[in-house]
Amino acid sequence: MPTHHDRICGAVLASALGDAFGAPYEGGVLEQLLWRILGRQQGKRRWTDDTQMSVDVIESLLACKRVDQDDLAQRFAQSYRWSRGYGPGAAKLLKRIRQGEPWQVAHRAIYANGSFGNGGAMRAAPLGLFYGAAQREQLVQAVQAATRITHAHPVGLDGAVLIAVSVALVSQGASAPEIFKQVRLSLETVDMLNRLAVAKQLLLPTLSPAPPQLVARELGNGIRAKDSCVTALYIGLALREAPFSGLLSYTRAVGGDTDTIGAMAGAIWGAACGYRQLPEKLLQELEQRQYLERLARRFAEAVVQMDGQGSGPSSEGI
Ligand code: AR6
Ligand code: MG
Repeated sequence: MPTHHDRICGAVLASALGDAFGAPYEGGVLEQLLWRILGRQQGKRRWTDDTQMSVDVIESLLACKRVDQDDLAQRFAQSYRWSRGYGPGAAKLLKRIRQGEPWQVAHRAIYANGSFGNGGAMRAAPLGLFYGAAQREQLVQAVQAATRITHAHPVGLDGAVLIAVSVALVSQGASAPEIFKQVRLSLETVDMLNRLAVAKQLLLPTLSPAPPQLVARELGNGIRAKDSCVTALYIGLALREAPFSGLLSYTRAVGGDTDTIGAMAGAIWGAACGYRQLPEKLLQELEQRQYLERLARRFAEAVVQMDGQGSGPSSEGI
């Protein structure tokens, strides 16, 4: 059984690998051509906005010991680089924050009802690891606060809650039926609940992966949260006993938003299997591997220490 420390490092690194190895297959011909040019950094596989924003979340949690929305908003805005492939709405929003607009204004400036893209969910795994599943309501509140900065739409929020709660439960060794139950209790939108019910039907009878084309059709593979978060949960759970390379090839076969589905499914797989099960050959190809590993270890130490002291995240604010 992997230790809690190993599971946390596994979730962070497997998410980055899912992102970097999924990115070349995302989108249409033009996007794939562009990524052929941008997708290498000193010979390594470049990761995208999914990993950059997850790094921002981890750095912020380490600095503030809780979700601090202003700190997060500044980090997201300062880290923004167009070449990491941010969603179109997210790119505009982050530039506005960088120019000094308060996030409370910017997050409804592009879409009045907020974004329902999967950009909140793709960075939610560290929140699940940090807050854990024990106090589900506190976790859900923290995830909603961290997500609202860029994805204020109820479905955007639900996508992030779904990923964070799943990762928290998987890192504690929960069973698939228990995960479906707890996730269902955490969601607020019909869109996401309906998708979850379909995934449960597909997974629980056999606990083995259905044909990827069927999963794409039934659960979706697009950039909207409702078309990708449940898909990632399904892939992470269905393939958590398979080698990591199997998860990558299955995600490619599901297609669509392969980097973000790969990042979210990767986080679930990593939280289940741990860092030690990740293939060294793939890690060697990852951009800024040393930096990510150091960050993951620091993060894991902080979480394990917090749990050991029974202190939990700071009770001031979120
Ligand atoms: N109304 C209409 N369309 C919307 C709305 C809305 N309220 N919200 C989102 N969209 P965005 P992300 C559509 O830009 O979620 C990258 O590849 C709209 O077409 O907030 O941060 C990432 O890696 C918008 O452009 O981006 C992710 O995989 C799109 O949904 C992916 O993009 C995405 O929302 C999404 O990132
Ligand atoms: Mg991306």
